[in-house]
Amino acid sequence: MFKKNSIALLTSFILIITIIPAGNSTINNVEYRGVNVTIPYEYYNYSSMTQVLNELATNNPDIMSLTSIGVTYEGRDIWMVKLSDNVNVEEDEPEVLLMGAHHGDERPSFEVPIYFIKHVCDKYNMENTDDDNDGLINEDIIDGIDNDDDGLLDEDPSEDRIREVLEKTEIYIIPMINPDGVEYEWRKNREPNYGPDGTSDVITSYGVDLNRNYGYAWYYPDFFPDKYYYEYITDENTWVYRGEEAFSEIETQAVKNFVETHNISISLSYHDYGEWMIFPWMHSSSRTPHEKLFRSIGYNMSRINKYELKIYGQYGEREYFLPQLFGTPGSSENWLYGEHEIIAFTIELCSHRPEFNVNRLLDALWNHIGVNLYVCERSWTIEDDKKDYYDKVPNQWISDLLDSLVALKYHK
Ligand SMILES: [Ca+2]
Ligand SMILES: [Ca+2]
Ligand SMILES: [Ca+2]
Ligand SMILES: [Ca+2]
Ligand SMILES: [Zn+2]
Repeated sequence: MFKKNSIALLTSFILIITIIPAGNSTINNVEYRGVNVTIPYEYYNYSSMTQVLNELATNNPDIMSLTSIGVTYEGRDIWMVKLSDNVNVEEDEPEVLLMGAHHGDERPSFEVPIYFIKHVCDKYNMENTDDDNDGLINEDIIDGIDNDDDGLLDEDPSEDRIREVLEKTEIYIIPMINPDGVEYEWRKNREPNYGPDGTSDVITSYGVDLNRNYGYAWYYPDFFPDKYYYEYITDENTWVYRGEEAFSEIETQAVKNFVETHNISISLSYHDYGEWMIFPWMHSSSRTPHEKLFRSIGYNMSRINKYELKIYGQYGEREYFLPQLFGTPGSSENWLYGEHEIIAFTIELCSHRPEFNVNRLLDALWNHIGVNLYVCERSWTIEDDKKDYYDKVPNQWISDLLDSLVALKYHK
């Protein structure tokens, strides 16, 4: 098992190994939490992910299904994994949605969901196991706390916990929303643009930032251009180009169609990097009526992954009487919450894009098994929580007024 000092040693060892230029054939194996890891670490790509998801679905037909919810411009499937007992039945259970790789150059964001799927499939059919050989079984689950006070953290995850979560929850996972971007190793998708208004005869650039393409408060930048870097998000050549219309892209349409035909209660969207988490609103300093619930769930996730919960949003305080306008309209969590009242977070994993410090990555993979299981467990009572935690927002009428002004002008 991992000892604290060996982590430090291993970290420096891995740093040295991973900066050896590509082409060097030095391959080493390290063991991490019972899994053999090859150094330099190899991230999944679209085809290796497709292969492993197919294998897992074939080998675990009772608890895992694999479907395509859309085909991208370059012809790749947007895979949707469902994990639950009686997986082929739509049971009346709380539903959770986990997403990765809105941005193609953020590799840990698909690695985390894939690793979680593998862990769940591994553990589901396993007897309760003393993973760390200390004579105790499941004494230290992945919850960010050293439950048995032995100096090792979360070293003996519970197989029963996996079974209980699958029994009571329908878990939906889109590990790679933007496979074209992943293959091209860049942020946006790969659909051609034909000039800013789409009328040029020739291709002028490629791709839309999918996390600016969701249709909530989408026209705020048109109404308040200075507040939202209007010139950048409407310039097809930038990394944050929002697209011609809300939901103009195949990938965001696929998520939209899926969400609209399900009853999702909590959602996590993984990105990379920064080691922090945010929640709505994303276009305004105004609070949502569920601020307390967001904070409660956010702090509990923070205990597990040790990431900072940005309670004041991305840029500043929430406590203004006049809502301050700034941020990123068109992000997934804003739409998920704004349109469907889904308790939705963005989690920025790791410390580099993409992460090259293997230990940092492996810790993120492990800790977010705990985070994902926690939100599943939390989903069991979420509908009651939403009522109990609902707070009227005193200046809501100002936000409503802004919403209707924007809607009036853009007929949306
Ligand atoms: Ca165990
Ligand atoms: Ca044990
Ligand atoms: Ca322990
Ligand atoms: Ca623990
Ligand atoms: Zn991102």
